[in-house]
Amino acid sequence: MSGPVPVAKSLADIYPNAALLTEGPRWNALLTTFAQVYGHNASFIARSPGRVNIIGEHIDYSLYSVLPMAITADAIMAVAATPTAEGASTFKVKISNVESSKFPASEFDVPLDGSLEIDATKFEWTNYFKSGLRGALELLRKKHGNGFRACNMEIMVDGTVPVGGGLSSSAAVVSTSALAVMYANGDHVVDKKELTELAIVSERAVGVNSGGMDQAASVFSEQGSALFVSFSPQLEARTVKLPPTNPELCFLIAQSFVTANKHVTGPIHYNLRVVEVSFAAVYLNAVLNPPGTELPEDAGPLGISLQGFHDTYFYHANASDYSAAKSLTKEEELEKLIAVTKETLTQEEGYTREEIAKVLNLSVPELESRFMSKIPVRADRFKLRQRALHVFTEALRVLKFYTLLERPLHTGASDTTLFNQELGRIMNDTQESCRVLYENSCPENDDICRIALRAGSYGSRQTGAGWGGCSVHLVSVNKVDDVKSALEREYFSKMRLTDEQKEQAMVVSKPAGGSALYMVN
Ligand code: NG1
Ligand code: MG
Repeated sequence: MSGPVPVAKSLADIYPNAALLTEGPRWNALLTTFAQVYGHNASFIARSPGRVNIIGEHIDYSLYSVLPMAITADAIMAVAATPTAEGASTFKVKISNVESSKFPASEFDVPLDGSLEIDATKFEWTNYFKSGLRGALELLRKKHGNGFRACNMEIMVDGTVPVGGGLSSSAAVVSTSALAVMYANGDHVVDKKELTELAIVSERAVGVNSGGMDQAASVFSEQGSALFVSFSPQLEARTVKLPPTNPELCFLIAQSFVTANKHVTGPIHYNLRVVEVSFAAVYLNAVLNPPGTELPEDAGPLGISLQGFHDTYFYHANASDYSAAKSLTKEEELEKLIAVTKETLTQEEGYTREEIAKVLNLSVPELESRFMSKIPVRADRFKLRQRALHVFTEALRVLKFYTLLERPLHTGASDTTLFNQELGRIMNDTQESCRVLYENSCPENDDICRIALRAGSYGSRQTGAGWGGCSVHLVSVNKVDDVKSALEREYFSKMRLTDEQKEQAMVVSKPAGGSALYMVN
């Protein structure tokens, strides 16, 4: 399902009907503000949405498939481009935001060789633009040769994805930025896969060693469908229709208003998990695969992954087992890996550096330089058992969820209810696994999920990186009000929320479209 980023003819190509009433005026306002600030009209708008992850949490960087969907909230950028002057050694970028008090305008010169400094230690909103810009310039240079000259750009941004809310405002901005730079520089057919890969690598430049779910969801999604995204052997996205059920299902997104800042807490949260699952992969490889087996170099943040272990494990399954191993389904393979992980990684209390280094036949400094120099983390013990079990069981849940969605639904209310309950149960299991094994939930989101389930949600779970952020609830349309009022009564009413927060607290989201371009004429 690759191909070029679509050029939308109207906003109805992008947004579900209900959103058009507010999106039309918003797009017009973006163009008006552009003209006011820069004194002329923009020539095109680039757009990429935020996403909510339905299932498949913290497994994208282990290269297992995930199932997110794009939401209506997005980043839109109006752009005008002019060629750089003959003989100039830099090009100029002027970037403003419609919310100029919160996101101040900025102007900077970029050397034509694209060498642009990004200071990931400072939190500046334009860093996300810069990372998309730098990635796009690299790709343009690769395509058009070193003589490629980027043009000057004027940009006006409007983002509606709440920052730090778990809906991936970052991927929305990075993907939109990269798309805008590609198009402004004459690349009028921007390949979705190329754009996604570029956005994944670019976002790592801002300091988080993430997987590729957010960028894939942002770029590839199609209106009305969720997305099944695979990363191995290569990036691939397939749309999944949510089957028509009665009563109709929807996803309610609830904010906890606990803000998780990955850039600050990375060494003890997100980035630590990346290191832990990489340790689990090499540890399992050292114990279970034939001596000397190296894990294949792959697209995981550290160049190896649990998926890489998975593949080599079944490849090396000994001769007598091999034919049996070959005929296993993906689900059976994961079941087997869950069993061998339980037998192999027995230490509930975690593993020290010394213990891991010993099994890998490395010194502790060698271990640190291989795994912890690129991704600094702070921990004395690494919970390899729990983290690997989360990844394998979650990968299995994604496959089960996907299979259910693909299964033709028999008509009849009882079947529908059973189906909804089954989907919900899988989501609840994910929440439990995140809470207990991956330890990336937080008490507030655990509460929210309990309240929603009591009020009739089929399945409730924290979504996104966690340690705060938001949760997603599978609810039938006729239960939405019950769930909302329970959350209002038992959670939100106890907080002091601004008007803006009140508006964002609970949103029912229909799957929106992914990245798109829109020509202004
Ligand atoms: P969010 O929710 O955007 O912080 C992060 C990662 C994803 C994925 C999820 C957990 C980024 C940009 N994205 O998402 O790749 O690993 O956590 O499933 O950091
Ligand atoms: Mg993000």
